[in-house]
Amino acid sequence: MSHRKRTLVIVSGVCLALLAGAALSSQPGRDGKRPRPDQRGIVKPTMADTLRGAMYADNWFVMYINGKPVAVDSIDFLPHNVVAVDLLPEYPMTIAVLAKDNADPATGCEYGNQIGDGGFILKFSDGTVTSAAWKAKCFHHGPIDRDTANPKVRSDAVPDNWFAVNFDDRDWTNAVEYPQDRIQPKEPFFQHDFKDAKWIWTGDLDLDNTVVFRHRVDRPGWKPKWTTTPGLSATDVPGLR
Ligand SMILES: [Ca+2]
Ligand SMILES: [Ca+2]
Repeated sequence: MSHRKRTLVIVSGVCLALLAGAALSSQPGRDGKRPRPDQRGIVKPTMADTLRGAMYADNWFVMYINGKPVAVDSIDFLPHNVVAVDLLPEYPMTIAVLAKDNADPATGCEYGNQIGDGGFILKFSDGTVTSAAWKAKCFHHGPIDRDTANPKVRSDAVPDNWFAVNFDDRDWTNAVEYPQDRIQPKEPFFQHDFKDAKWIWTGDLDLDNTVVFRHRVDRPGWKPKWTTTPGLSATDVPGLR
């Protein structure tokens, strides 16, 4: 064997060994196999363990999962947009969303003295979708009686812990589903997969301007496939309350 050929064989062998090592250290998730722990016994999640979330709000939202902020609408309030994020799921998964119509806090009117509507839709790739199974509560309503000539609003403080896992929403009513032609979403909505998700809001799509949605997703028997424990706390994040 020539020196050149021998070198090629050695290089090829090293490449194959590296590829085999990479394959062995990869951490499958969606195939159901438990990933391998590293030398310290820590099992690290990979992108295969994540799911994709897509949200569209008329006009703005912030979302917490299991008490942590995970997505905020980066555009307030126009143009209407879809926010898509990667999420590492932990079940049971408590989703809490604060959504706002673009309403003047003092008058409840949108774009001058008009009455504008809201709307929110969400889909995760694990099948989680918005529906009337979600809880919903309004915290800002107006203009009362649709009186745009003499507009008045009704406003309640959003509870400090509205996003917490253990927040008691048992006395909240269920969200109301609205047909798509009532919402009339803009082009970004049609560029994403929202199949089977419903447009939701509280009882008055026009006059309820600030609302909170809550929903718990259970996966009986689900166990975390990783042992990393992020220490992120939502309590000190400014500007989200
Ligand atoms: Ca409104
Ligand atoms: Ca609006």
